[in-house]
Amino acid sequence: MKATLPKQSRSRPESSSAEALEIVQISSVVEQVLAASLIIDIHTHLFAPSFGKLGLWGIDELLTYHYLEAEFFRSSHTQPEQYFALSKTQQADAIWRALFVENTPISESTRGVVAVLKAFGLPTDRLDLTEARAFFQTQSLDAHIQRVFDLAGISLVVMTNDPLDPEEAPAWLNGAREHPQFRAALRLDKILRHWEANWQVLAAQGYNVDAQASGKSAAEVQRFLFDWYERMRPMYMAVSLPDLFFYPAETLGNYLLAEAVLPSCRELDLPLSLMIGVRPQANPALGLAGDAVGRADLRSLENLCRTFPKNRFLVSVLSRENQHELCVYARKFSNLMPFGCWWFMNNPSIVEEITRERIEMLGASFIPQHSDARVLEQVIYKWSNTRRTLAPILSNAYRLLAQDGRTVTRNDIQRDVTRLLRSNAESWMNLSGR
Ligand code: RAT
Ligand code: ZN
Repeated sequence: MKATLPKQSRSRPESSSAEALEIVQISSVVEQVLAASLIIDIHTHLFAPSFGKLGLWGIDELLTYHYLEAEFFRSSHTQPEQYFALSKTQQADAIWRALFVENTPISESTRGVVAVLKAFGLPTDRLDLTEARAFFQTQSLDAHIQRVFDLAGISLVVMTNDPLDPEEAPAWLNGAREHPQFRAALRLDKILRHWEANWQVLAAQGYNVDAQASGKSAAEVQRFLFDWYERMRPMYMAVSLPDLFFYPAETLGNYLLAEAVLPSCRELDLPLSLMIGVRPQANPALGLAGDAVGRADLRSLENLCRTFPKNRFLVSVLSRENQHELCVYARKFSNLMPFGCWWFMNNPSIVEEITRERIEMLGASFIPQHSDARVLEQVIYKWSNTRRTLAPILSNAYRLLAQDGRTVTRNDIQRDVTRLLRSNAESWMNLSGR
């Protein structure tokens, strides 16, 4: 695939879009349509430029991505405490040396860095990072963002915005704003998972809450969410949940979920994103890279979707073993939208398996991928990889359909790809109305 992707619908079909395609034409039409479609990236950890240093970009950030840190400790004798005491530049140098010079970068995350360097015409096989650093240092951020979005073929990313983050909250209060290409998502982990460590922050801001979330607490959490809705104009509310999450169970988090979060989502007409299956801090020495995965009991989803039919749930699950059940529940509940192949699932072999399964069980009624990018330029390789993986899967689906007796046209392919990469997200997030 070409590194530079054309604007949406720029490519001109050689034949009429309504004409039946020959079976041999299908895969090239699928590739063209995928390359020409601008994607909505519904979950990232990127920030609009007005958030300043919170927005990560450049070679040192790319190399110190926690996916690469986890791999670094497998190929270096450096201990985590030694590594985390280094400066960012020294960390990036150490990772480059261990994973790109002393070893071949064949893993998904290391190949990603190679693909980003290549996209900017930078050498990919140097012994050090001098040229790459010089390139990124001379970029001006606004123009660079535009170039990255063009290279990735995306039109909009959704950020992850934590109103209780001590660095992020002041940025919002001092006038940082969403941006036409960087929309907000209101993240609730500190409220739903770590209330004991955070209720006092709400109390100090004048919300009448207590440690047990009793009395007016649920109503006051709603007032807090409405206030942050006004500031952030989020596309959805979101929480990442451990593998042991279960609903219903007598927990404070479930109480706030049912009595504060879900009513707020209904009132504001926002979906709730649930990312389920993290085993937090299996190895705390690795920091962000220390979380693992566990199979969750997805009867929670059944219970939530049935009990709250007026809520919409965007759901991604971290365990490979949970993927099939997620599809089954999506067939039972139309207020459930599976999305993405998240973190340990975001490898071509697993993305392929999950995506085939979703197409077979759900047609085009799901959101196949999100980037989860933490560093701006990652969207280039993550979306190029997604297009590359999707192309043969979709082509195969259309070939089977043609063999079974239905004509397949470019219009059919365009309609499905638009739905998968854009319009399912647009309609779930009410994007046209915001
Ligand atoms: O994939 C990741 O980068 C994880 O560290 C998590 O941040 C996860 O994506 C999340 O949003 O909780
Ligand atoms: Zn994430």
